[in-house]
Amino acid sequence: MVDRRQFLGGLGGVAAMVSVSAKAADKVKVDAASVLIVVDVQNCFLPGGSLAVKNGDQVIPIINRLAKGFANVVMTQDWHTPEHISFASSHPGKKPFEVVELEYGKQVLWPDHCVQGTDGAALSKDLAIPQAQLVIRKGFHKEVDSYSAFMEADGKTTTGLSSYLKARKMKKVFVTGLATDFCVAWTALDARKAGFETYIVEDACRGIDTKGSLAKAWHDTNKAGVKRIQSGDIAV
Ligand code: VGL
Ligand code: ZN
Repeated sequence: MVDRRQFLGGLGGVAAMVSVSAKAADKVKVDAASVLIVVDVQNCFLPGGSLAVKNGDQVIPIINRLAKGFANVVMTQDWHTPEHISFASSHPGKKPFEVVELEYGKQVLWPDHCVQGTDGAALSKDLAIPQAQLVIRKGFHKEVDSYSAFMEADGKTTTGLSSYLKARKMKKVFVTGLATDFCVAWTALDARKAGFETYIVEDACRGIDTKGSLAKAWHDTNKAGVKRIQSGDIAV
């Protein structure tokens, strides 16, 4: 192939080279202290599932590609009891997407989803991340929801993930998966709170967006210092 620099020559060629290298320098680097978190890529949240996230399946090839650049990968799995408190069906007269006040605060009510041991709760068979080291299950206490991979919705019951990541000397956390405005955002907020440099990879996520939840999620994560990036911003 013709060397592009030679071919372009002169000032134009130099300018092109400078802009290419500046772009490379701007990219976020993945290193041995970086972990990819793949949130809730489970059948219930995919097309045909009971709480399907619009275009949720589109994140899978992006996450699979991204994961090739990570030595450290943690997945999460929403893992509810039957009759879980977050299900509208557990609250007579209430419908999915209504909000109720529980002991620990406001709770959006959902269609039944991700019940322990069901096909709907299984991780997508299209995920191709054999090196993933840990699957954190969450939301398994019947009376407490857990959007975050770090902390249950009562704000005090830990999943143990922060201690695990610190024991493994992780510093940078990249969050991907479903859904942007719930489990992804809450996971990113808690990662930041725990002191990790935290990124949400926007194109590797899809949102539910109920009652302004997506805009609120971006507002809250931005305010907390979580960085919003695209998969193309990551150096592989
Ligand atoms: C989720 C609603 C209920 C999520 C989980 O994975 O974002 N959303 N349970
Ligand atoms: Zn759930």
